[in-house]
Amino acid sequence: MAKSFYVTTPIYYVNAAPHLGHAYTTIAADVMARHHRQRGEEVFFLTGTDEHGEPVADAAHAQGVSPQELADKNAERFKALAPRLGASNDFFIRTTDPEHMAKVQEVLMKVRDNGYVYEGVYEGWYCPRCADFKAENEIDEGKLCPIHHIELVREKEENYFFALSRFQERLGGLYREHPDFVAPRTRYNEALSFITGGLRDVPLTRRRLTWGVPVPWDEEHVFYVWFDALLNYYSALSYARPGEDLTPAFWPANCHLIAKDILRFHTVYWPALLMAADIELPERVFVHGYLLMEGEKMSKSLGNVLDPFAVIDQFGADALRFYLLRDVSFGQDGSVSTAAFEGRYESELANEYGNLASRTLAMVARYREGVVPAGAGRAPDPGAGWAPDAAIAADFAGLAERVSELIDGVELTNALEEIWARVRRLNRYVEEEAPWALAKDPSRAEDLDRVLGTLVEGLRVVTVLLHPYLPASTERLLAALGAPDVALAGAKLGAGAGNGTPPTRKVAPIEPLFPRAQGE
Ligand code: ME8
Repeated sequence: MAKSFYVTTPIYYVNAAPHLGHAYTTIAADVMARHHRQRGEEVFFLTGTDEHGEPVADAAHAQGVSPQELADKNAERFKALAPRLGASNDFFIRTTDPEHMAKVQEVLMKVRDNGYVYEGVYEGWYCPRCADFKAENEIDEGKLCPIHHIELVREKEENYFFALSRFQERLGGLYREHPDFVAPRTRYNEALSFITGGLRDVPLTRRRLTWGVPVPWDEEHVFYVWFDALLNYYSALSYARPGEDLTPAFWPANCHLIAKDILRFHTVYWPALLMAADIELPERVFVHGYLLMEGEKMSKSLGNVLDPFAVIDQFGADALRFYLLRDVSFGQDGSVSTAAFEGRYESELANEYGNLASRTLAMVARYREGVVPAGAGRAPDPGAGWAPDAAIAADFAGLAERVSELIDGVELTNALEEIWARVRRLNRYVEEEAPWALAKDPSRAEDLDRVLGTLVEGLRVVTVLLHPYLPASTERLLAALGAPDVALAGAKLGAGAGNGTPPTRKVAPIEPLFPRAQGE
């Protein structure tokens, strides 16, 4: 049976419209999903919306609509964003799905049966936007939320509690035994120090709220939104494919992608909850950084948002995907700006990659009537069949393996850099070999064959490797190259030639992959 790979994004709040920060995580998860599909693995990629709780109820109230109406409206916008980003998610979960709600009840009932739920009174400072109680050391001066800069509310409520404190030791053990459970390392340390600092029990239910999953053993309560939300990663598998339970095939998840704003929920509450319900733990939580605009975290609440739809309209989804993963080192915070975006688009996508593609195809058309030539090559064993130029072969050696290794470590920017170094290498190769000069000298026809053959192969290999990042443009280019297969096994020089036989395919010209924006 093929290996399986299950990757998730957070489920996004429907209290407002999607913004670039949401697009970012979805794009990153998509790159991983597509890469693993290229390896021939069975992949499940989940994203969706978080629809219950105070943030949504309050926003709906402010707009004079019901929470369900607001959720329906905004869930549609998130759902529509995914395909526009080129995201290949296998399912889109909404926490108002009845199947999800039933699963939440079932799992939390189990947690109660296992003895981890008790009744008590909770008193503390609460941020209705975070839907979270703040510890004393997390409160900004003036009793403000450190994230939303709004006044915290003193809440006192009879709740059912989740006995988080009883998992202190098991969580410590998990972190010791699985140093990869949280990455990057700084985030691992942050989560671990939260655990070793001492865990308090947390409210599992809310009494005053009605917009949530009803607590089956006490109809006056709904589950606290975070427990409902976290369980989406587990519940989705049970009903994503009608008539089939995908849980045995895909659980535990391989990677939950999140940003650091929701670290504690995913690295402390979530594993404890799964332990309490006797469910296997996910392999890893990867925490990426924030996209920053003018140094402030971009968010709906703060209002300083960049509209991904506008970027896509003008430049296409591939350009947005490339920019975000190229310009901001994945895992770290990074500033984004339209100027930086346009710079990368122009210098790298249009000039380096787009031109390499156009030039290569144009030269094959001009000098060889569109047929990829069977170059003699500089094979170690001349006469053994077609081989790429040895210099390029050396520079491409081990590339696909290296890219896979980096993506396994969720080093998405570094993996892209490895590939891009070869895009640049091929551009240098063109300059060094000057095919236009070779074309003028009939005695060098074999050399020209070798150079063009190597170029087409090199271009095909980088394009297969770029496929997860630039799905639409790479498909177009591979079709033009007459080699549409995106399997990773083919990301080797010469693989396009098929067992050493010459790559005598016909190639077709294409429109520029990354045209200059209109109006310039
Ligand atoms: O927290 N930079 O939903 P949310 C990078 N519903 N990523 C960003 C970002 C930014 N400026 N802004 C948002 C919630 N994100 C909960 C999650 S999961 C069980 C429940 C991304 O709509 C990033 O992935 O506030 C972050 O973790 C997520 O959106 C928060 O989305």
